[in-house]
Amino acid sequence: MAVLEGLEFGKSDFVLLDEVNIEQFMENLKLRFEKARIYTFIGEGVVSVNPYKQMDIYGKEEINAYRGRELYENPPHLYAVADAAYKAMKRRAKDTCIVVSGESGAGKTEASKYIMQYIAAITNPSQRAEVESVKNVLLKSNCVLEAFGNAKTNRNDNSSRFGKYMDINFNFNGDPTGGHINNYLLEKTSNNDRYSHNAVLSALNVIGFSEEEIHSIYRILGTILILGNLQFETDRESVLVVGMGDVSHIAELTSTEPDNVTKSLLYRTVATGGGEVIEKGHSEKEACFGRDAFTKALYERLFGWIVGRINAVIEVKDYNPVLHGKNTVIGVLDIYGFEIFDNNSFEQFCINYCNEKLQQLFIQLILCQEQDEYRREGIIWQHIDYFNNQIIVDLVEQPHKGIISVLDEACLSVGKVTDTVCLESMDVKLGQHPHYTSRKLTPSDKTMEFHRDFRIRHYAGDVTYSVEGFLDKNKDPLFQDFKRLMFNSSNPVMKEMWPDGQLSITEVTKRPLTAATLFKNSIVALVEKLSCKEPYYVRCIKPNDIKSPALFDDARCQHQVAYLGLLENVRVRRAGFACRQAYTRFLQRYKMTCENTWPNHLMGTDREAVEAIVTQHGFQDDVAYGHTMLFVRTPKSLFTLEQERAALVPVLVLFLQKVWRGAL
Ligand code: AD9
Ligand code: MG
Repeated sequence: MAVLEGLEFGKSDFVLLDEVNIEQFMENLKLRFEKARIYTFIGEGVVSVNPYKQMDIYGKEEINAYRGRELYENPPHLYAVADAAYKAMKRRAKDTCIVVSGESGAGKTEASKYIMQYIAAITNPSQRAEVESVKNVLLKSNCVLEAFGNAKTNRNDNSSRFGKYMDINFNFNGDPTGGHINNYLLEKTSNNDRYSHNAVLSALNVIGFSEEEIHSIYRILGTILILGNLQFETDRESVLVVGMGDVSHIAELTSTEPDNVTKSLLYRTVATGGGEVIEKGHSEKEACFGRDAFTKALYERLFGWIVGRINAVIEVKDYNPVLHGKNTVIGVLDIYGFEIFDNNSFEQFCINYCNEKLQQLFIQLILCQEQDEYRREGIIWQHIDYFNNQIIVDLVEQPHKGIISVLDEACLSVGKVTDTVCLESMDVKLGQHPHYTSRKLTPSDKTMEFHRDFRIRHYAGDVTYSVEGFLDKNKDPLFQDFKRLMFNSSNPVMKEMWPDGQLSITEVTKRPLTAATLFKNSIVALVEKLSCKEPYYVRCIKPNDIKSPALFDDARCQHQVAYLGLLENVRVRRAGFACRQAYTRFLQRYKMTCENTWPNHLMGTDREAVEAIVTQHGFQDDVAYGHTMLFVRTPKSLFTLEQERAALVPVLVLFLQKVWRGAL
């Protein structure tokens, strides 16, 4: 496999396009997809198009071909990126991360799995048992998270709505010692049908879940199913549960009292102004609302608890930096890419905000770090025009003024604030912002249909959001009664998931954080984690909506290329230098390709020797000389050098063998 591709497969790196425009980009992407070349580099990152068929490119042979090699030595592959991230971590003791993004079904999770499998395959060559067991748990945890995070509900068959970030810790040998998972769950999911029951069960066992815990998990899933079908009816002013059999079933599964289940479904406890505690009956609508919130919360707590249990198992234990050396990390982020639907709601708002933050990080890390490095190395930096999206990040998250803060204010205010009232206050506060508009502010804009729409001009394009449902989705809608119900469960596993259920109604005065604020906090923490790491990117594209291995839907793909910001990525990469190597490393590797440097150069400095090699190969116009390293603009130049080296190596080996045998 380690043969390089011919030109009939298109350009293996988008950086090599003759011109960076959407037409050339799409032409290359399509050509490669049609030739079953699903990966294409953008510098050190890779674009992947879901092949929707099994590819024979993930075997042992490929793993060996990519292991320890430089990016430009092999055709584009996830393994090349995984190896680059691993090498940087091992050689330079740098924490790295791999950001995998794309829309639903684009292949993010598959890509993350191949990356993890690659890392598992190239580490622990001596097969030490304790490392093997860590690897096993890390791989199995993926299966469990997928099973519980990617699913359908019987009400809503949306696919999984979560992002997952996994840190893998390594010891000084470069072997995995543990990890940590963070999840970013956005919507309720349950009633899984994607994974076989047995596979999940065996994964849960391997990770170390006890029988009791596994039983509890299935009991909660059962409860969620029943709640999904539970109905209410109104009989002469009073609200009743239809079919009391369901109530006793729920009580049995959750180890609670049937009376208490009925009570929490139909009443809520409220504290009056005078400190009196009363029970207030729900209307039918409120009861449905409460039931849905309970279902969602059951699922979220279960998922959070599972993640917590896995983390406890994979946490690095007994780590001593003096004894064990530096502990380094590779983070793998599997997260939704930018989303734009016909109808965009609170979830799209959160996902797109998250992508603005990741884009901001990309700008900071790639551009700022590049610029800093060029400055340090004394290279002249040609300024490139790029759009800094900090202004949009601020629009969403700025304290007191941003959209999230306006939403929170509306949720916390006393009295009935509707979505439309909230929109009005956004209009007042943000009407002047260049990236915000609403139908009311621009009545002539017929593309926004209703007075409940607002639009954000995102870095990747305009998205119109319908504000309907924003407030409900932003509030913590769960009545304390449900929390108390679950805290009083005689099942210790379930009780553990609901510690806040022990608070009495008079103690619950402080408002819980809103969904948007919780999400914002988790994304800020994520960005913080990523920002101290060297990033590598995998951008996934879904070629069509019918899961066909043969169809490249031009319009759908172009849309994704735009929303993933890929042209911008290529521009940034091209404006800079694609490759760089310290003079000593460069010399070590390529000195054999130049007669003035082989076997040793007699020039004053390594830099002069490198200059001799570059000039002999005629790519002096493609490089810049820094204080300590050589910068190469296009990978093509190194690629030529690499080919020459590969041809020389066998000759050289023969020569050296003869020398050793004394034949020369
Ligand atoms: V979701 O957001 O979590 O709804 P993902 O994660 O982006 O989505 P996933 O990785 O699950 O998508 O891929 C969807 C399906 O595409 C998989 O179940 C495979 O059937 C198919 N797929 C994706 N990548 C590959 C691949 N490299 N080789 C073969 C693939 N099939
Ligand atoms: Mg996925």
